[in-house]
Amino acid sequence: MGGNENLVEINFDGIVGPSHNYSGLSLGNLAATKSAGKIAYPRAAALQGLAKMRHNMALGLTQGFLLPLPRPNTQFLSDMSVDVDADPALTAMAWSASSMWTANAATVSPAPDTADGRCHLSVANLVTMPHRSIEWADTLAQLRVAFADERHFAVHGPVPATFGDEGAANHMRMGQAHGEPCVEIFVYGRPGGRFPARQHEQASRAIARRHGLGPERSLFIEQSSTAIEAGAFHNDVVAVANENVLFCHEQAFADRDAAYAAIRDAVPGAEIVEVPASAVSLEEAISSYLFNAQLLTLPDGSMGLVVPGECVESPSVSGWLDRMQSGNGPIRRVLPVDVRQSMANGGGPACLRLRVVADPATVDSRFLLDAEKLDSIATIVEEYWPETIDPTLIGSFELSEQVEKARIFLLQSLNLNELG
Ligand code: SUG
Repeated sequence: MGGNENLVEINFDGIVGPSHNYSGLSLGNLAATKSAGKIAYPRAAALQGLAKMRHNMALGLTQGFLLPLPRPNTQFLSDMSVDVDADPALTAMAWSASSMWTANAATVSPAPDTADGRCHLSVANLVTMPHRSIEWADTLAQLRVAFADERHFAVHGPVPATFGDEGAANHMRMGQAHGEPCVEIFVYGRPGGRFPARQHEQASRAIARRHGLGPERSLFIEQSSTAIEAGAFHNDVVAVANENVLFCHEQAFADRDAAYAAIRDAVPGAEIVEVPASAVSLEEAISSYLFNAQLLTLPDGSMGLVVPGECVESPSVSGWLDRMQSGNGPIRRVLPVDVRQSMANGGGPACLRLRVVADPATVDSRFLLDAEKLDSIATIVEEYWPETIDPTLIGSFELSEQVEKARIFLLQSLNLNELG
């Protein structure tokens, strides 16, 4: 498949959809449960997401996006025969804008890691949460357009619904450089605790096999049940990796020592930046979303950590970050961004993006962002996205019309009508 010299990490952020709302649909996601019933601000939410993209582009990084899915999901409403007497939670499921968290869209194995030298993507079945289980078909349709070039990409359907799969949120990739062969780390949970373990080990193993990752390119690590019980419903709430660096909480993995030893063994030169519980408790890590950060290699080769603004407000977290920056570690810069509307549903900077290492020239250019396109998306959001959504109005005809129209205008402006 030729050389790897044009391969770069592209972050595909989800554009926050016009139906963004707080319905408390995700058991085990403490932020979302706490926000249930609050008024949501879809326009502000989408603009915050766009500002994050602008921020990362200004760092000199390649940025892409994925579109909101069609909502309300009329197929689901009709399959479930939802009418005025039905449980309002069913209506809320059909309205959820949860596809904004594109870290859950798919698992991505870049070309240098795979047997056939193509980048493999498996859409996530998201079966554990009903409102998320209805995402994958539309997400798959979109991935098949964005990554249609079969010389470079293989886009797979979901693994069987028997085994829950939540995509890249439970997957990390470590190695020397994005364009080199790396080791892919699959983190799964063991069911039986207070909250659901969303990633099943068998789903992770199936993905590694179908993507053609040999044993030397894949590691399987169990997430700590303590972390899941504390609200880390995905591994990316307690750990993030980039190239040779793993940034994680002391209590992220079931067997910390074995996990670190396996990573050090598989990844030459691995550096593990661990935050001890004595400095930042698991609870504080989860409420600030310190680890739901984007750990990025900047154009000068150094690493920066894009964290939610909430980290600055937590004395223990900001104290730790200050000490980290004044020390000699591999993460040189801390870059706060405001994604509060998404955070209130349990989605930080890392949830909002899907990382794909590829040559941008091989991706459908309609999904790649430049300053001009970003401005035109922002104009459409400002004009058509509802300013507020009161959860008691979900299901209303007027709101449904507004939400559907807003998405259609966006598709038209991006010349992506085929996804209508
Ligand atoms: O699946 N929240 C999402 C948040 C996903 C965050 N993603 C990552 N950690 N990668 C979830 O729990 C809340 C929707 C609501 O309750 O209305 C929600 O779906």
